[in-house]
Amino acid sequence: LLTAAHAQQKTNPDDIKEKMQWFSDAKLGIFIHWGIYSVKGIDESWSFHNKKISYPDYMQQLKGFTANNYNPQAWADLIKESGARYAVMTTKHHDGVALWDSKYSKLDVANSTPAKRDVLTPFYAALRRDSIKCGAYFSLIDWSHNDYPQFLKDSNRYEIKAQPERWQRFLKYYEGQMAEVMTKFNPDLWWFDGDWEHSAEEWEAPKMRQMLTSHNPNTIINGRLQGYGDYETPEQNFPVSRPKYHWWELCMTINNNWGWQPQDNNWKTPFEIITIFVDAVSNGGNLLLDIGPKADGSIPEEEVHMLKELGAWNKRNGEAVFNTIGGIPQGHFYGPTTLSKDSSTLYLFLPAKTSGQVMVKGLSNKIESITVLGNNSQLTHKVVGKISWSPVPGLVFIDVPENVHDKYITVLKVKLDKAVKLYR
Ligand code: H79
Repeated sequence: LLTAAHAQQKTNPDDIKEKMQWFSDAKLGIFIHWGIYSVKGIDESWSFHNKKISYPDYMQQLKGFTANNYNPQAWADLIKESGARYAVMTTKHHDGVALWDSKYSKLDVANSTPAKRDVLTPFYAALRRDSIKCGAYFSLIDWSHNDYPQFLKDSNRYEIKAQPERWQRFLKYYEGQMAEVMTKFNPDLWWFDGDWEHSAEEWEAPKMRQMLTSHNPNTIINGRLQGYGDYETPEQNFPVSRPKYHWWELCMTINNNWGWQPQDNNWKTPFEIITIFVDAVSNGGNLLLDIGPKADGSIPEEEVHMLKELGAWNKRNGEAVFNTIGGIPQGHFYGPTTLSKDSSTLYLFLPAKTSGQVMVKGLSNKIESITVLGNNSQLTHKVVGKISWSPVPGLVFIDVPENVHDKYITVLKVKLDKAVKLYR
């Protein structure tokens, strides 16, 4: 989901550069979709909106949200183990069910479910103990609120123009809940969703941004605030070429759904996820990888496995990912690349378990050493086609023996004599 409107940033990158630094360095975040939709294992909010289930049947799920086996510290520890540096939790989805104890509504898990408690406070506390940045997903849409204009698909309650006072009532509620999340949890990052149902003016987007940034000048806001955010967030579809905006993050599910759905066994493999991850990082972006815990608070084993494998890969290869910058333009190397911040180390991600030789084109630097991350093998290389009187650099061929490969994606660390210099 990436429309032209989403690409229209109203913030000046120079003004927000400093606060964006941790986000730039973070590379990996874990997205969590947890709500009453995990009771029946159906689409979050959309299932009743699209009339796959009636609204009352959807809300029956409140009775099944127990959080009986919820262990927020174990969640945070697993996220830490994956290598992720931030987590984004659904505080409220389009269904309007708040995961904290809201004074503005009874429709929250503390007052209307057997969980009988605010489940966010202990989770954000655990994340902070593990030095993981705290993100709050907050749906602008609230399909349950009586003063929200759009209810079920095709059944609009009212037109804002016809009943502006009603929209004002909704805005008061929406601002109130946003302020609650802001003061209770002081999120490092806000992840809005659903902005497409109204204009920036109707959402009072500039005012909301102002409220959040005056409370916490360092808070980061995603792009789904009708242009008043700090970074762009394409959803599921991977951009083929490097996005134009300064900061971006691909959000993606591990199977096909955001929340837990028992019939969905279409799990991506660790190889696939790591390939997507390094491709995003190579293009200067982050990956926000989603998990969908069950209603009792347990995390599906396939997702636990994925996060652990990702973490183990990051232990071996994280040097090439975290705190790096996007790599060299495609065409120099047939695979993802990153650079150290001073650009004097080039990391090459082998797209497959290639053995034999891999080639780098147009590299004007001298190479000081080439090693394989995770096992420290030294690799040899040769330069071919260099003509002494020509400024065109030769082609670098690196010898990659069979036995150096990582279980998933192999990374070559190429130390250069100085900052990378490319011949275009
Ligand atoms: O929370 C997850 C999804 O429930 C939510 N975002 C992720 C993170 C999500 N919201 N919307 N979508 C996913 C896709 C929605 C697309 C559409 Fe439309 C909304 C199709 C029709 C209405 C926007 C407006 C795109 C076309 C028109």
